[in-house]
Amino acid sequence: LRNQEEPQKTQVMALNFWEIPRASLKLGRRLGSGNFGQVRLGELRQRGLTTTVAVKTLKDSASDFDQRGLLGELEIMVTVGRHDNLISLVGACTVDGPLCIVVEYAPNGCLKGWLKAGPNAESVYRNQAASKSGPQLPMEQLIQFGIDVASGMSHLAAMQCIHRDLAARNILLGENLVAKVSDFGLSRDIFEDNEYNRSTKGRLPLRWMAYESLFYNVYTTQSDVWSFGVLLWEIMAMGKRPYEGISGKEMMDMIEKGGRLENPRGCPGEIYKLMTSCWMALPEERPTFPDLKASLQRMSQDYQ
Ligand code: ACK
Repeated sequence: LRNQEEPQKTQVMALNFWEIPRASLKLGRRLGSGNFGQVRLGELRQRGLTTTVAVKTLKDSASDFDQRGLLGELEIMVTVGRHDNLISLVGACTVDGPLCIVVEYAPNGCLKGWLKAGPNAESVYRNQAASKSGPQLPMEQLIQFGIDVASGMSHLAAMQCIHRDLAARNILLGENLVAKVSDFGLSRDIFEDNEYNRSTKGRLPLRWMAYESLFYNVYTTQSDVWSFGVLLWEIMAMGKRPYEGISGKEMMDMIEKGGRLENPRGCPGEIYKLMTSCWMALPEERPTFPDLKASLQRMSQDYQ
């Protein structure tokens, strides 16, 4: 995909490798809607084995723009490669019908939903039963979500990709509640340009956006770090909406004046300090994803 001399040929070769015969894919119920289309449950039969997968397709009303978006999403997944903390590509149906992207199925749904279901979730009780002191919040599990996302984002950053929509709604939970970064629909390959400057405005995830993205339309890995801070806040606030009760405009005014999200109830001071470090106005003063992963791993030892 990155071959400068023959981009077209390389692209076709890469996509051929991933081709899945349509006949081996059976589509099931709708799981939800993505950026450019819908996500459906699927059953994939390959070499006598059947696996449950998630399938991204376009909506019937999809435009050419949406088509290019979904194809872009596929190209990014091929480029980024596999990582335990990223939703991985299984393959795609690109010929003889509408484009289908087949990805790994995350059986525990999205992180935001899990957090909002809160301590009623069966897995939380399991976690609490396993812990000696029985904390109010399954703190070790919450920090583990942060470590997982920081791991996935370290890989994405190393592959020179910017996500641009990092938020709890875009994190899916696999087996054993392993958190996986999903929805690369808005991400961009920054191989040639490491400071993506957006000139056209679509619907923007304002509450997750970095200072320089809000005011200068600049997106970098360090602006993903800001979003990671907001995601960490969502985790510690058990799925609450950031800046609840104020409008997007008011939130932007507050950020411009140096105001930031408050410490969610019950969140340890050192974790709040870590999220606030992601919200430094100057991108270079924020930690990197590997820094964040290491800090969270260190903190998690206090809750084991
Ligand atoms: O919280 P959910 O059930 O998990 O609702 C959203 C919805 O589709 C819109 O994105 C679900 N979803 C998306 N991709 C996957 C996947 N790979 N595995 C399981 N669920 C998925 C997501």
